[in-house]
Amino acid sequence: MSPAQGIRNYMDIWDKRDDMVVHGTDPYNAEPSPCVLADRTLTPLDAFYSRNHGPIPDLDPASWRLTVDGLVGHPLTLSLEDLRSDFSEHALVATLQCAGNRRADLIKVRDIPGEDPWGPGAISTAHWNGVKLADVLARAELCPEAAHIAFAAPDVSDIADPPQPYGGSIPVAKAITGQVLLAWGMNGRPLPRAHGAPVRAIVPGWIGARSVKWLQRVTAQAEPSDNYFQATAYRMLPSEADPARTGPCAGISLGPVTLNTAILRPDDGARLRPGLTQIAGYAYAGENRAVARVDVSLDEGGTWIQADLDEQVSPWAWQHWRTTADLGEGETVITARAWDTAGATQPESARHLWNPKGYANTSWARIHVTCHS
Ligand SMILES: Nc1nc2c(c(=O)[nH]1)N[C@H]1C(S)=C(S)[C@@H](COP(=O)(O)O)O[C@H]1N2
Ligand SMILES: [Mo]
Repeated sequence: MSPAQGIRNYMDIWDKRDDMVVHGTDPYNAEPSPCVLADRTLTPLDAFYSRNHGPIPDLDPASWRLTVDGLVGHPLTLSLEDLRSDFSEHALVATLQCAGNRRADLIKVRDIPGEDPWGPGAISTAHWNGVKLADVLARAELCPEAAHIAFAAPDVSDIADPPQPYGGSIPVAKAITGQVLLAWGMNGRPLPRAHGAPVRAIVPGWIGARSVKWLQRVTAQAEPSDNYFQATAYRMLPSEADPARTGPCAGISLGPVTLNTAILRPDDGARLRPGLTQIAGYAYAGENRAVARVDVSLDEGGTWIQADLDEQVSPWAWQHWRTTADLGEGETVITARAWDTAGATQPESARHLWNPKGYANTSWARIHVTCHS
Protein backbone atom coordinates (compact mmCIF):
# COMPACT_ATOMS: atom_id res chain seq x y z
CA MET A 1 0.00 0.00 0.00
CA SER A 2 1.43 3.43 -0.91
CA PRO A 3 1.63 5.99 1.91
CA ALA A 4 -1.02 8.08 0.13
CA GLN A 5 -3.37 5.08 0.03
CA GLY A 6 -2.62 4.40 3.69
CA ILE A 7 -3.75 7.88 4.62
CA ARG A 8 -6.86 7.54 2.46
CA ASN A 9 -7.86 4.26 4.07
CA TYR A 10 -7.23 5.78 7.46
CA MET A 11 -9.46 8.76 6.66
CA ASP A 12 -12.15 6.38 5.38
CA ILE A 13 -12.51 5.02 8.91
CA TRP A 14 -13.67 8.42 10.01
CA ASP A 15 -15.82 9.05 6.98
CA LYS A 16 -15.79 12.79 7.52
CA ARG A 17 -16.09 15.79 5.18
CA ASP A 18 -12.70 17.03 4.01
CA ASP A 19 -13.34 20.50 5.45
CA MET A 20 -13.32 19.27 9.07
CA VAL A 21 -11.00 21.24 11.37
CA VAL A 22 -8.63 18.42 12.37
CA HIS A 23 -6.84 18.90 15.70
CA GLY A 24 -4.97 15.59 15.48
CA THR A 25 -5.00 12.30 13.58
CA ASP A 26 -3.53 9.97 16.23
CA PRO A 27 -5.84 9.93 18.06
CA TYR A 28 -8.29 11.48 15.60
CA ASN A 29 -9.90 14.68 16.89
CA ALA A 30 -11.89 16.91 14.56
CA GLU A 31 -14.74 19.41 14.54
CA PRO A 32 -16.92 20.70 11.71
CA SER A 33 -16.39 24.28 10.63
CA PRO A 34 -19.02 26.58 12.17
CA CYS A 35 -21.01 27.21 8.96
CA VAL A 36 -21.56 23.44 8.56
CA LEU A 37 -23.28 23.26 11.97
CA ALA A 38 -25.54 26.27 11.31
CA ASP A 39 -29.32 25.86 11.00
CA ARG A 40 -29.41 22.06 11.10
CA THR A 41 -30.92 20.46 14.18
CA LEU A 42 -29.42 17.06 13.34
CA THR A 43 -25.74 17.05 12.44
CA PRO A 44 -24.99 14.83 9.42
CA LEU A 45 -22.78 11.84 10.32
CA ASP A 46 -19.94 13.09 8.13
CA ALA A 47 -19.84 16.39 10.03
CA PHE A 48 -20.40 15.16 13.63
CA TYR A 49 -17.40 16.10 15.78
CA SER A 50 -15.10 13.26 16.75
CA ARG A 51 -13.27 13.12 20.09
CA ASN A 52 -10.92 10.26 20.85
CA HIS A 53 -8.26 9.48 23.44
CA GLY A 54 -6.73 6.44 21.77
CA PRO A 55 -6.82 4.24 18.65
CA ILE A 56 -10.38 3.28 17.72
CA PRO A 57 -11.37 -0.34 18.22
CA ASP A 58 -12.78 -2.46 15.40
CA LEU A 59 -15.34 -4.63 17.21
CA ASP A 60 -17.18 -7.46 15.48
CA PRO A 61 -20.90 -6.93 16.19
CA ALA A 62 -21.54 -10.70 16.01
CA SER A 63 -19.10 -11.63 18.77
CA TRP A 64 -19.53 -8.40 20.80
CA ARG A 65 -20.89 -8.92 24.31
CA LEU A 66 -21.94 -6.47 27.00
CA THR A 67 -21.14 -7.53 30.57
CA VAL A 68 -23.35 -6.11 33.32
CA ASP A 69 -21.83 -6.82 36.72
CA GLY A 70 -20.84 -5.41 40.11
CA LEU A 71 -23.53 -4.63 42.70
CA VAL A 72 -26.34 -6.44 40.90
CA GLY A 73 -28.44 -9.43 41.86
CA HIS A 74 -28.20 -10.99 38.38
CA PRO A 75 -25.03 -10.31 36.36
CA LEU A 76 -25.76 -10.37 32.62
CA THR A 77 -23.86 -11.10 29.43
CA LEU A 78 -25.77 -9.70 26.47
CA SER A 79 -25.20 -9.97 22.72
CA LEU A 80 -26.44 -7.29 20.34
CA GLU A 81 -29.25 -9.68 19.43
CA ASP A 82 -30.19 -10.05 23.14
CA LEU A 83 -30.36 -6.27 23.52
CA ARG A 84 -32.58 -5.97 20.46
CA SER A 85 -34.93 -8.82 21.32
CA ASP A 86 -35.17 -8.68 25.14
CA PHE A 87 -35.70 -4.94 25.65
CA SER A 88 -37.95 -2.39 24.00
CA GLU A 89 -36.30 -0.04 21.58
CA HIS A 90 -36.12 3.62 22.51
CA ALA A 91 -34.98 6.71 20.58
CA LEU A 92 -34.21 10.32 21.41
CA VAL A 93 -32.58 13.38 19.92
CA ALA A 94 -29.63 14.50 22.03
CA THR A 95 -26.81 16.98 21.69
CA LEU A 96 -23.32 15.82 22.68
CA GLN A 97 -20.91 18.53 23.76
CA CYS A 98 -17.30 17.96 24.70
CA ALA A 99 -16.19 19.63 27.94
CA GLY A 100 -13.43 21.22 25.83
CA ASN A 101 -15.86 22.92 23.43
CA ARG A 102 -14.78 26.57 22.82
CA ARG A 103 -11.46 26.01 24.64
CA ALA A 104 -9.72 28.13 21.95
CA ASP A 105 -11.16 31.26 23.60
CA LEU A 106 -9.71 30.22 26.97
CA ILE A 107 -6.31 29.61 25.35
CA LYS A 108 -6.38 33.22 24.07
CA VAL A 109 -6.53 34.27 27.73
CA ARG A 110 -3.64 32.01 28.78
CA ASP A 111 -2.06 28.97 27.12
CA ILE A 112 -3.30 25.49 28.04
CA PRO A 113 -0.47 23.10 27.10
CA GLY A 114 -1.39 19.60 25.95
CA GLU A 115 -5.06 20.31 25.23
CA ASP A 116 -6.59 20.83 21.79
CA PRO A 117 -7.82 24.33 20.86
CA TRP A 118 -11.42 23.35 20.08
CA GLY A 119 -13.50 26.06 18.45
CA PRO A 120 -17.29 26.15 18.79
CA GLY A 121 -17.72 22.85 16.89
CA ALA A 122 -16.99 20.28 19.64
CA ILE A 123 -20.75 19.84 19.80
CA SER A 124 -23.19 18.02 17.53
CA THR A 125 -26.69 16.59 17.67
CA ALA A 126 -28.04 13.23 16.52
CA HIS A 127 -31.10 11.02 16.69
CA TRP A 128 -29.97 8.01 18.72
CA ASN A 129 -31.69 4.65 19.07
CA GLY A 130 -31.08 1.63 21.24
CA VAL A 131 -32.35 0.52 24.63
CA LYS A 132 -32.70 2.31 27.94
CA LEU A 133 -29.84 1.65 30.35
CA ALA A 134 -32.58 1.73 33.03
CA ASP A 135 -34.26 -1.35 31.52
CA VAL A 136 -30.99 -3.29 31.43
CA LEU A 137 -30.19 -2.31 35.04
CA ALA A 138 -33.69 -3.33 36.12
CA ARG A 139 -33.16 -6.77 34.56
CA ALA A 140 -29.82 -7.07 36.40
CA GLU A 141 -31.49 -5.97 39.68
CA LEU A 142 -29.37 -3.22 41.19
CA CYS A 143 -28.38 -3.74 44.84
CA PRO A 144 -29.34 -0.93 47.26
CA GLU A 145 -25.63 -0.05 47.79
CA ALA A 146 -25.15 0.68 44.06
CA ALA A 147 -24.60 4.44 43.75
CA HIS A 148 -22.67 4.73 40.46
CA ILE A 149 -22.76 3.00 37.09
CA ALA A 150 -19.33 2.64 35.49
CA PHE A 151 -18.79 2.24 31.74
CA ALA A 152 -15.71 0.50 30.32
CA ALA A 153 -14.36 0.43 26.76
CA PRO A 154 -11.36 -1.34 25.16
CA ASP A 155 -9.56 1.66 23.60
CA VAL A 156 -6.29 2.08 25.52
CA SER A 157 -5.23 5.70 25.90
CA ASP A 158 -1.59 6.78 26.27
CA ILE A 159 -2.84 10.18 27.37
CA ALA A 160 -3.93 8.61 30.65
CA ASP A 161 -1.45 8.26 33.49
CA PRO A 162 -0.83 5.32 33.64
CA PRO A 163 -2.05 4.34 30.11
CA GLN A 164 -5.41 2.56 30.43
CA PRO A 165 -8.61 1.81 28.56
CA TYR A 166 -11.18 4.62 28.39
CA GLY A 167 -13.93 4.64 31.02
CA GLY A 168 -16.10 6.74 33.29
CA SER A 169 -19.24 6.65 35.40
CA ILE A 170 -22.52 8.37 36.14
CA PRO A 171 -24.59 8.33 39.33
CA VAL A 172 -27.32 5.70 39.56
CA ALA A 173 -29.90 8.51 39.85
CA LYS A 174 -29.08 9.60 36.27
CA ALA A 175 -28.64 6.04 34.97
CA ILE A 176 -32.16 4.96 35.94
CA THR A 177 -33.99 8.00 34.54
CA GLY A 178 -34.71 6.27 31.24
CA GLN A 179 -32.86 9.09 29.45
CA VAL A 180 -29.59 7.23 29.19
CA LEU A 181 -29.34 4.95 26.17
CA LEU A 182 -27.21 2.05 25.10
CA ALA A 183 -27.32 3.14 21.46
CA TRP A 184 -26.62 1.17 18.30
CA GLY A 185 -28.17 3.65 15.85
CA MET A 186 -27.32 7.25 14.89
CA ASN A 187 -29.48 9.35 12.54
CA GLY A 188 -31.27 6.21 11.35
CA ARG A 189 -28.04 4.41 10.42
CA PRO A 190 -26.07 1.77 12.32
CA LEU A 191 -23.72 3.54 14.77
CA PRO A 192 -20.52 4.28 12.78
CA ARG A 193 -17.26 2.74 13.99
CA ALA A 194 -15.81 6.19 14.74
CA HIS A 195 -18.76 6.94 17.04
CA GLY A 196 -18.57 3.74 19.07
CA ALA A 197 -19.92 0.74 17.13
CA PRO A 198 -21.52 -1.54 17.87
CA VAL A 199 -22.94 0.11 21.05
CA ARG A 200 -22.17 3.26 23.03
CA ALA A 201 -23.68 5.00 26.02
CA ILE A 202 -25.57 8.23 25.39
CA VAL A 203 -25.88 10.38 28.51
CA PRO A 204 -28.03 13.36 27.45
CA GLY A 205 -27.32 16.69 29.11
CA TRP A 206 -23.91 15.56 30.41
CA ILE A 207 -20.42 16.24 29.08
CA GLY A 208 -19.62 14.07 26.06
CA ALA A 209 -16.92 12.25 28.04
CA ARG A 210 -19.58 10.20 29.89
CA SER A 211 -21.11 8.90 26.64
CA VAL A 212 -18.61 6.04 26.46
CA LYS A 213 -18.10 4.57 22.98
CA TRP A 214 -17.35 0.90 22.12
CA LEU A 215 -19.05 -0.03 25.38
CA GLN A 216 -18.15 -3.47 26.77
CA ARG A 217 -18.91 -3.38 30.46
CA VAL A 218 -21.45 -1.73 32.73
CA THR A 219 -20.60 -2.10 36.42
CA ALA A 220 -22.75 -1.07 39.38
CA GLN A 221 -20.56 0.14 42.24
CA ALA A 222 -20.61 2.16 45.46
CA GLU A 223 -18.07 4.77 44.29
CA PRO A 224 -17.51 6.68 41.03
CA SER A 225 -15.20 5.04 38.48
CA ASP A 226 -11.48 5.29 39.32
CA ASN A 227 -10.70 5.47 35.60
CA TYR A 228 -8.29 8.29 34.72
CA PHE A 229 -10.94 10.03 32.60
CA GLN A 230 -13.30 10.17 35.58
CA ALA A 231 -10.96 10.56 38.55
CA THR A 232 -8.27 12.84 37.08
CA ALA A 233 -9.33 14.32 33.72
CA TYR A 234 -12.59 16.16 33.09
CA ARG A 235 -12.37 17.95 36.42
CA MET A 236 -12.62 21.69 36.90
CA LEU A 237 -9.49 22.68 38.81
CA PRO A 238 -9.01 26.03 40.54
CA SER A 239 -7.26 28.48 38.21
CA GLU A 240 -4.03 28.44 40.21
CA ALA A 241 -3.75 24.60 40.32
CA ASP A 242 -0.99 22.78 38.43
CA PRO A 243 -2.65 19.81 36.69
CA ALA A 244 0.71 17.96 36.60
CA ARG A 245 0.74 17.95 40.41
CA THR A 246 -2.91 17.37 41.28
CA GLY A 247 -3.78 13.76 41.94
CA PRO A 248 -7.09 11.96 41.44
CA CYS A 249 -10.30 13.52 42.74
CA ALA A 250 -9.03 17.14 42.82
CA GLY A 251 -11.41 19.86 41.67
CA ILE A 252 -14.99 19.49 40.51
CA SER A 253 -16.02 16.37 38.59
CA LEU A 254 -17.81 17.58 35.47
CA GLY A 255 -21.16 15.99 34.71
CA PRO A 256 -24.23 18.00 33.74
CA VAL A 257 -23.49 20.81 31.29
CA THR A 258 -24.75 24.36 31.61
CA LEU A 259 -25.93 27.05 29.24
CA ASN A 260 -23.75 27.78 26.22
CA THR A 261 -23.95 29.64 22.90
CA ALA A 262 -21.84 30.11 19.80
CA ILE A 263 -22.08 32.27 16.69
CA LEU A 264 -21.81 30.10 13.57
CA ARG A 265 -22.45 32.72 10.86
CA PRO A 266 -20.74 34.96 9.76
CA ASP A 267 -17.30 33.40 10.21
CA ASP A 268 -15.04 34.93 12.83
CA GLY A 269 -12.74 37.34 10.96
CA ALA A 270 -15.09 37.62 7.96
CA ARG A 271 -14.80 40.60 5.58
CA LEU A 272 -18.25 41.72 4.56
CA ARG A 273 -20.13 44.53 2.82
CA PRO A 274 -21.81 46.96 5.23
CA GLY A 275 -25.58 46.59 5.59
CA LEU A 276 -28.04 43.92 6.65
CA THR A 277 -26.25 40.71 7.65
CA GLN A 278 -27.67 37.51 9.04
CA ILE A 279 -26.15 36.33 12.30
CA ALA A 280 -26.87 32.74 13.33
CA GLY A 281 -25.77 30.26 15.94
CA TYR A 282 -26.75 27.60 18.45
CA ALA A 283 -27.63 27.70 22.13
CA TYR A 284 -27.72 24.68 24.41
CA ALA A 285 -29.13 24.65 27.92
CA GLY A 286 -27.97 21.21 29.08
CA GLU A 287 -29.64 19.21 31.79
CA ASN A 288 -33.25 19.89 32.82
CA ARG A 289 -33.43 23.37 31.29
CA ALA A 290 -34.32 24.91 27.94
CA VAL A 291 -33.02 28.00 26.20
CA ALA A 292 -35.51 30.80 26.81
CA ARG A 293 -33.90 33.65 24.87
CA VAL A 294 -30.80 34.56 22.89
CA ASP A 295 -29.53 38.17 22.72
CA VAL A 296 -27.09 39.56 20.18
CA SER A 297 -25.07 42.74 20.66
CA LEU A 298 -23.04 44.86 18.24
CA ASP A 299 -21.57 47.03 21.01
CA GLU A 300 -20.04 44.51 23.46
CA GLY A 301 -23.21 44.20 25.49
CA GLY A 302 -24.22 47.87 25.73
CA THR A 303 -27.48 47.11 23.88
CA TRP A 304 -29.00 43.82 22.73
CA ILE A 305 -31.31 42.54 19.98
CA GLN A 306 -33.36 39.40 20.57
CA ALA A 307 -32.73 36.61 18.08
CA ASP A 308 -35.39 34.29 16.66
CA LEU A 309 -35.03 30.97 18.42
CA ASP A 310 -35.98 27.58 16.93
CA GLU A 311 -38.22 25.37 19.04
CA GLN A 312 -36.51 22.68 21.04
CA VAL A 313 -37.07 19.30 19.35
CA SER A 314 -36.26 17.35 22.51
CA PRO A 315 -35.39 18.24 26.11
CA TRP A 316 -31.80 17.21 25.31
CA ALA A 317 -31.23 19.15 22.11
CA TRP A 318 -29.63 22.45 21.25
CA GLN A 319 -31.62 25.20 19.55
CA HIS A 320 -30.50 27.24 16.58
CA TRP A 321 -31.16 30.98 16.44
CA ARG A 322 -30.77 33.80 13.93
CA THR A 323 -31.24 37.52 13.58
CA THR A 324 -30.44 40.26 11.07
CA ALA A 325 -28.31 43.23 12.02
CA ASP A 326 -27.23 46.36 10.19
CA LEU A 327 -23.42 46.37 10.21
CA GLY A 328 -21.59 49.65 9.66
CA GLU A 329 -18.23 50.38 8.01
CA GLY A 330 -15.15 49.09 9.82
CA GLU A 331 -14.75 46.50 12.53
CA THR A 332 -17.66 45.20 14.60
CA VAL A 333 -17.46 42.84 17.55
CA ILE A 334 -20.59 40.68 17.57
CA THR A 335 -21.46 39.03 20.87
CA ALA A 336 -24.26 36.65 21.82
CA ARG A 337 -25.53 35.32 25.12
CA ALA A 338 -28.39 32.97 26.00
CA TRP A 339 -30.78 32.85 28.93
CA ASP A 340 -32.28 29.61 30.21
CA THR A 341 -35.69 28.81 31.65
CA ALA A 342 -34.35 29.36 35.18
CA GLY A 343 -33.42 32.94 34.21
CA ALA A 344 -29.70 32.17 34.32
CA THR A 345 -27.41 33.64 31.70
CA GLN A 346 -23.78 33.28 30.62
CA PRO A 347 -20.70 34.95 32.11
CA GLU A 348 -19.30 37.78 30.00
CA SER A 349 -15.67 36.88 29.70
CA ALA A 350 -13.50 33.81 29.18
CA ARG A 351 -10.97 35.57 31.43
CA HIS A 352 -13.15 34.83 34.44
CA LEU A 353 -13.64 31.19 33.50
CA TRP A 354 -10.05 30.23 32.70
CA ASN A 355 -9.11 26.89 34.28
CA PRO A 356 -5.94 24.80 33.87
CA LYS A 357 -7.49 22.08 31.66
CA GLY A 358 -9.66 24.48 29.69
CA TYR A 359 -13.09 23.00 30.30
CA ALA A 360 -16.60 24.45 30.18
CA ASN A 361 -16.05 27.78 28.47
CA THR A 362 -19.59 29.14 28.62
CA SER A 363 -18.69 32.82 28.24
CA TRP A 364 -20.48 35.08 25.73
CA ALA A 365 -19.87 34.13 22.13
CA ARG A 366 -17.73 36.78 20.47
CA ILE A 367 -16.61 37.22 16.83
CA HIS A 368 -14.94 40.05 14.90
CA VAL A 369 -16.05 41.08 11.41
CA THR A 370 -14.87 43.93 9.18
CA CYS A 371 -17.12 45.72 6.69
CA HIS A 372 -15.92 47.71 3.67
CA SER A 373 -18.05 48.96 0.83
N1 LIG B 1 -14.34 4.64 24.49
C1 LIG B 1 -14.30 5.98 24.39
N2 LIG B 1 -15.44 6.68 24.60
C2 LIG B 1 -15.42 8.03 24.49
C3 LIG B 1 -14.23 8.74 24.21
C4 LIG B 1 -13.04 7.97 23.99
O1 LIG B 1 -11.96 8.51 23.70
N3 LIG B 1 -13.13 6.59 24.09
N4 LIG B 1 -14.25 10.13 24.18
C5 LIG B 1 -15.33 10.77 24.94
C6 LIG B 1 -15.44 12.21 24.75
S1 LIG B 1 -14.41 13.20 25.65
C7 LIG B 1 -16.44 12.76 24.00
S2 LIG B 1 -16.64 14.44 23.93
C8 LIG B 1 -17.36 11.91 23.22
C9 LIG B 1 -17.27 12.26 21.74
O2 LIG B 1 -18.12 11.45 21.00
P1 LIG B 1 -18.00 11.44 19.42
O3 LIG B 1 -16.58 11.15 19.03
O4 LIG B 1 -18.98 10.43 18.95
O5 LIG B 1 -18.40 12.83 18.96
O6 LIG B 1 -17.07 10.53 23.35
C10 LIG B 1 -16.68 10.12 24.64
N5 LIG B 1 -16.59 8.68 24.69
MO1 LIG C 1 -15.04 15.32 25.44
